[in-house]
Amino acid sequence: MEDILEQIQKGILKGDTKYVIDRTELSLRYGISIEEIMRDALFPPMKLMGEQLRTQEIFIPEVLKASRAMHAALYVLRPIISHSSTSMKGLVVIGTVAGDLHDIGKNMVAMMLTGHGYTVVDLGIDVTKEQFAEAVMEYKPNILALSALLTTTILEMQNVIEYLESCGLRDQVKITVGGAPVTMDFAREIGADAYSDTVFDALEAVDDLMAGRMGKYSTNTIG
Ligand code: B12
Repeated sequence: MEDILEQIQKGILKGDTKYVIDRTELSLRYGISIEEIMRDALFPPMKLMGEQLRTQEIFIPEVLKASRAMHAALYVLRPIISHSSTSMKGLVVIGTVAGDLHDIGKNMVAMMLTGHGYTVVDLGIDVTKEQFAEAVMEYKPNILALSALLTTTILEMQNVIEYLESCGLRDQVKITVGGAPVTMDFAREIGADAYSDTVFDALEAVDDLMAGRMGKYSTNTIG
């Protein structure tokens, strides 16, 4: 019999939302962990679609359809992740930077943080530096998390950090960045406090920032 996680992958690739919901619910009933579902069912089709998009085997409408199916799977997981939350560990403001409409990874990070005790204010996609600054003033978060998926928009992360500096807000918040084209070197260069490249590491990175620890995701490691 075909592996249920493979079935979810195929459902996402076809953009079959109903099927993806059904299979995701079933995998939870089978006792498959959320981590496994994300890693082995949700990430692979997105990776494959990235390659196919590059080689023009598929086009934007198909990717959009698949993204909707992927989000449907996330909605199935969301209540379960949220129920595992026990205490309020801190406040995180998260958003995808201006010019960038990709939000699947950001949404996963937001869900993971919510599920592990953080209050998350999600500003959505295409968020300007001014909107980030307003959110820092309004919510006074412990952590600001920036996401970007395009090599062009990662530069906007730097603009956000510089703008916060110019508003005198930079010292009031720790900043973590992520998204496929972001690297540790880049995070360091733009003055972010932490970088991590998966949803699971993002949680550890935020925990470290909250505790003032210089963990492996900190940009400020000595040596
Ligand atoms: C889905 C998708 C789309 C969808 C987005 C739908 C949505 N709601 O998000 C749509 C169709 C809208 C789209 C549009 C475009 N896309 Co697109 N897209 C993708 C695709 C296939 C998957 C992205 C994804 O969701 N991955 C799955 C998630 C889980 O991974 P992730 O986002 O990287 O997130 C993980 C980590 O990075 C990290 N993370 C993410 N954010 C954060 C934040 C923090 C704080 C932390 C700590 C961690 C973290 O944790 C996540 C989970 O592990 C990628 C290919 C790829 N392999 O990445 C191309 C890709 C990103 N897109 C690309 C392009 C070019 C475009 C378009 C310009 C296409 C066009 N010609 O119009 C437009 C741009 C629109 C815009 N202005 O943003 C290129 C980017 C190339 C580049 N180097 O810049 C890619 C790489 C495809 C390719 N191979 O060419 N896209």
